[in-house]
Amino acid sequence: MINAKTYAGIPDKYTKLDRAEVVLISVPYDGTSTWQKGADKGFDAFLAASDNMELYDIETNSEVYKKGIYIAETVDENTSAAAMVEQVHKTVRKYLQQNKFVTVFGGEHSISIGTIRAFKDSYKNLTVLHLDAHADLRDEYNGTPYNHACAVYEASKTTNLIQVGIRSMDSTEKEAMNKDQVFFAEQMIYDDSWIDRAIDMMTDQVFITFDVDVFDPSIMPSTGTPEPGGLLWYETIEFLKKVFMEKNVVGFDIVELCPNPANKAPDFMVAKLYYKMLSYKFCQQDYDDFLENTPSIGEAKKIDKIKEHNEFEDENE
Ligand SMILES: [Mn+2]
Repeated sequence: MINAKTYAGIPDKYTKLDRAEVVLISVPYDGTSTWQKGADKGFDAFLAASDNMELYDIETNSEVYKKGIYIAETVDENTSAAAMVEQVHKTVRKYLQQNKFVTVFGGEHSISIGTIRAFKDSYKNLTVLHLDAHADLRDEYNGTPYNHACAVYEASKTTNLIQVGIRSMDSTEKEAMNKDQVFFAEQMIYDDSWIDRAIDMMTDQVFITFDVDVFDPSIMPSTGTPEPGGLLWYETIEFLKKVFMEKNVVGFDIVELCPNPANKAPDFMVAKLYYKMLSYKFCQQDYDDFLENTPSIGEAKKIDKIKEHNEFEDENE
């Protein structure tokens, strides 16, 4: 199935595969979710919300859509979770081989198993940065290793897995968990040094798997299994920005948006999150200086460093 829509209503010439640097693959799979259904509706809600978004990003002073965003054929395999994972694996690999920046939109979190496999094929020393309320480290659940509750079990064996925002898990998951590389929400709230500690643990090549339930349900109620005590907008994008600036983010996925037609704000937030991540990815390489008074990212980093330095000195007084 070829998707006829465009992301954010961008002009036609930016939507063609041959010139687009970014590929967006939709996997509207919702076969293994265990509570609220509806993650299969996430992509359409995300696209509809993106249509109303302004395309200039103030922070990076960039219009990243000009890199081109191609919406690939939808992965609609749903005969089984295993078949879906294999189809995702193949589709992601196809676009990685064309040197595209590949992004994938769920669907529920089981889709990430195939995506991470494809990135692991291409990048030997891969870090998977997993933002989620849930540990997702079960080796199998309801009789399959391809359940959403198992989303990063394979990654825990094959990649450098770093987990952020976790606040719900089963005791059996402790075995597969590398606690040194997990940042629990309960700890993050009291100490923001987690941002730099997490980045220090990453290899240079980072794939981000972003479950929207890592956000607090106050701003992200539209997800299958909302958990109290999650991240807010600015701390999340501040962290992501640092990751994009300091590491080579090779791709990402966003999963578990389960839209509620009566509240479109969460859909819009996810559309904006996607655009922010692309803006961070590409602003390093090329952005114009339309607003000459806006400090560049490089300068902003310097200012941050100076601020940090001053804070440090204050502590010593
Ligand atoms: Mn989750």
